[in-house]
Amino acid sequence: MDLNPQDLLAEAAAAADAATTLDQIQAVTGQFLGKKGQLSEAKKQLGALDPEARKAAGQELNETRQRLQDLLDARRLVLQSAERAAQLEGERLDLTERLTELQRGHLHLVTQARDRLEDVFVGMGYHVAEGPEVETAWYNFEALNIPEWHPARGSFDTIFVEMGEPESVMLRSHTSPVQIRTMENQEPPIYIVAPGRTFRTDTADATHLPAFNQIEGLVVDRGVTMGDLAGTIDAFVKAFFGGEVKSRLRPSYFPFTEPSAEFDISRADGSWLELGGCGMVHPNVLRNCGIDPDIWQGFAFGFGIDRLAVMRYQLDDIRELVNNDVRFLRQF
Ligand code: FA5
Repeated sequence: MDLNPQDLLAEAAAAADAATTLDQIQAVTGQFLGKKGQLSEAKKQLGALDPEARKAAGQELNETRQRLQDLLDARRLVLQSAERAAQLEGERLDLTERLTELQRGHLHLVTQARDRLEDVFVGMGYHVAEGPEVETAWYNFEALNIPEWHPARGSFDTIFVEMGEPESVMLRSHTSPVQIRTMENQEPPIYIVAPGRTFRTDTADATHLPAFNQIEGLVVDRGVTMGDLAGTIDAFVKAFFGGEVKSRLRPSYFPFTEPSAEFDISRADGSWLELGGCGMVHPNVLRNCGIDPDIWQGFAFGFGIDRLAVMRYQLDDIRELVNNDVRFLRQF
């Protein structure tokens, strides 16, 4: 038998090492273990040998075949894992990669307007006060000089909460209850603003929301006049909007102020937008809070923050503020 197993194995090892792809190692395998390989040729010659020699030669052939197989398999495994690693590397996705800059969110424009309002009033020496969103009839109405029989109760379109006596607990319909809570707990002089959510049965339209925001202002001090109120509103409007926007007071009626006024601000087209109500704190209201109206006078005002945002950002419709359309909100 003209086969030298050592030479064959050395030759196969060299060929396997030279193979760098799975296709190449496949070809090398065919060359050494296939039908036309030296091993198969040697096997054909076995028949010519006598039985003893055939047995020994057959055994040697089998061992050689096994060692060849192991050697080629080992090389295939190496190449397979290298190809797999290359494929993974090629398909790797960088999940930390971002094509656009991360967008930072910002405060909602009503919150921006509220913060700005607080800043303006804090700059004028006011403190910020708070009160609950669910109120009793005493704070929302009675202490504000609106007894049960008073027709003004109807005009507030109140949302009642089913709790205790009917119509005794409600979502506050304005921020004026915070006036009462402040005067009950604090000696004059008082200079506060109270921003917060308010609720009415109003149907949403271009200028109304059922849940909206007001900011209340209250000053109680000696010798306070309607002129101080007008000056304060004017100063605030200028600070908030800049010089171009004007304010005006129109006589009006609120049970908790006397005299009362509504105040408007001028639009770019020359028309006026009603922003809120104001007036001198009614003596009954001061008395309800244990404050002597012969010594102390006060003025109060309350206006809609959402309407202010509509004006400041020149929106067409107040409902835009609550539609939560990110494309809209992102602009501000
Ligand atoms: C009041 O609520 C009084 N408490 C204001 C006040 C305070 C008067 C202190 C005197 C002294 P009025 O109901 O007019 O008043 O509401 C005040 C403002 O809240 C309105 O001018 C408007 O800007 C805003 N507002 C009222 N209802 C709505 C609504 N449904 N949606 C959005 N804004 C509203």
